[in-house]
Amino acid sequence: MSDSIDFDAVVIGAGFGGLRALHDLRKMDLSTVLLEAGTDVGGVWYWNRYPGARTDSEAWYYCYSFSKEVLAEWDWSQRYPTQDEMSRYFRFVTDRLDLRKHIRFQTRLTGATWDESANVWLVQTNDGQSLTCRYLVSAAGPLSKPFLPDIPGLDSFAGEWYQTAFWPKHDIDFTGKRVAVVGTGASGVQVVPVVALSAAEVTVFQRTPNYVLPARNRPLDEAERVAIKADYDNIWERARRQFYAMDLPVCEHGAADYSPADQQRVLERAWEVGGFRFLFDTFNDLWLDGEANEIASEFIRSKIRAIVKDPATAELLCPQYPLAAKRPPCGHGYYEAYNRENVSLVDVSKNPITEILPTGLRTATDVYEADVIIFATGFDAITGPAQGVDIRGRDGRRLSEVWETVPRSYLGMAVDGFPNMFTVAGPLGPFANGPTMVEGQVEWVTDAISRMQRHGAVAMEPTPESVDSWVQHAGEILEGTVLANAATANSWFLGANIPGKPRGILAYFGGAGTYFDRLDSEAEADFPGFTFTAADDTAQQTVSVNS
Ligand code: N01
Repeated sequence: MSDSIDFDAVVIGAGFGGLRALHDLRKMDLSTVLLEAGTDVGGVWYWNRYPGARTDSEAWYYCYSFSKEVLAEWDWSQRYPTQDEMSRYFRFVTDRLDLRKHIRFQTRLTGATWDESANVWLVQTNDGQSLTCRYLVSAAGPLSKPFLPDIPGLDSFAGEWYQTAFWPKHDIDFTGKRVAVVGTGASGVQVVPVVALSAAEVTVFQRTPNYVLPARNRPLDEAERVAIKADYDNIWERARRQFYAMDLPVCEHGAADYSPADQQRVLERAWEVGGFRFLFDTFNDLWLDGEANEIASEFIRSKIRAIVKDPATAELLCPQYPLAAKRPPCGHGYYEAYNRENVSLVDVSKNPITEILPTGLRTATDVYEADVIIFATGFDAITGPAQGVDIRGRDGRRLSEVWETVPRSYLGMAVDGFPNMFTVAGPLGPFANGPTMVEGQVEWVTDAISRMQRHGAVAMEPTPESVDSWVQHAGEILEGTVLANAATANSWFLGANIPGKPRGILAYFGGAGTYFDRLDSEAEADFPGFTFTAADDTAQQTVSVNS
């Protein structure tokens, strides 16, 4: 595009969003480089290589939709692919689409400053590179900044300790070891049953229980693989309309439409089929109506009590907040693991871990010896990754400060004062199946850049009014759901899992279909929520798109 800049676009992160953005921007003949901190592609699937890691979404819609070659040539082996299979998939996509040569690995973004006089971003990296670009597309990942609780004494621990989200590449042998697992979110729930197979003891430290849905994994046979490939067009059509961008059936009845006996039959069927169907193929008011939600919540509690033989342990595992107020994990023998002799549960909700000792963990009342500690303690989600990076927009405004209290964005992808910066899976983007969501977002970003090029604009940014109205809209939507009760459930999508992080909505809960419609209407109306800077406007006057 220009001889005076290094690249038209710099993309951050080699996960689903970043690789798709790299591919599409290069298809537009834009010189593009992708910066990735890891040594290979995969994003969250590169870093989270802990034992038991696998997808919670079914393979056939937890993948890219855009490449006919990839869809035709890649075969999924099972309903929920392992981390290893996901890594192989990412490497396959990258090499099949010849993207690798445009990726700089082991390169972390440390800062980016908007140069208003030239309408370019000046990008800095950890290894001292300085790059200029017109467009900055951050696909750093909403769950890419792991959270380690500040518990005194960790430095003194004489054993090994690990974080699920920074898991080492080498194998770890748990044989004969006493393993402490801190955290019972989606990561902890996957780790526990797998580590329990070889460890001498597994002690799980639980602060808040989760509603763990049975995944019911199984291999996919050749006939299923053929059927999936033949159906891909419909799969994407359905996924883009489904509330959480998954190809799952959507039920038409609320809980009150059924007799109590039929309610149980509906819940039982979804429980047996497994996975997220329990959330979508049971009652259509499960997310909106407290009573409907409680019927489903109590059904799961009854399952926990039936599976876990020790009644006291079962009771501790029963959540008392509404189903979905935390993102429910899918389990692979999670509750069953508590029936093993070598697995025990410690409730640290009122008696927190106060100290790590050389030989284990201490609460106010007890000491628990451990050879290995696994922290499955989650992420500083969505706005967290920007906190450690010095991104400055117009007038030197820091993104970390803009997002410190109420996270601002328009459509989850653009922030006023930060021209030509697009945040894929940024704050107030839809809470939905990652690949489908980010593909829709990247398509919209390339539409926006095409619009700039067609009209000879060099910069675009959302108006403060459009950002304000999106922030307000996202907040109102949350209030209409049972998730508003998440005040009791310290969820990461409210920022409530991080000490000191202001509690506030970080995601859009209006549904993927509604969101994609909104993206389409914004693009079709020529981006009315934005102002554009004309290329020949030497005074850098910002002009309205409609002027
Ligand atoms: O993190 P989490 P995660 N003492 O925040 C506990 C995605 N994901 O990595 O709930 C004791 O859910 C904390 O307790 P509490 C998915 O979207 C997907 O497991 O805050 N405990 C909680 O139990 C998921 O929702 C997949 O009271 C402490 C746990 O640590 C998201 O990532 C797999 C503590 C953190 O749970 C996050 O999941 C994995 C302390 N001081 C993740 N501090 C798949 O799709 C924190 N905790 C397969």
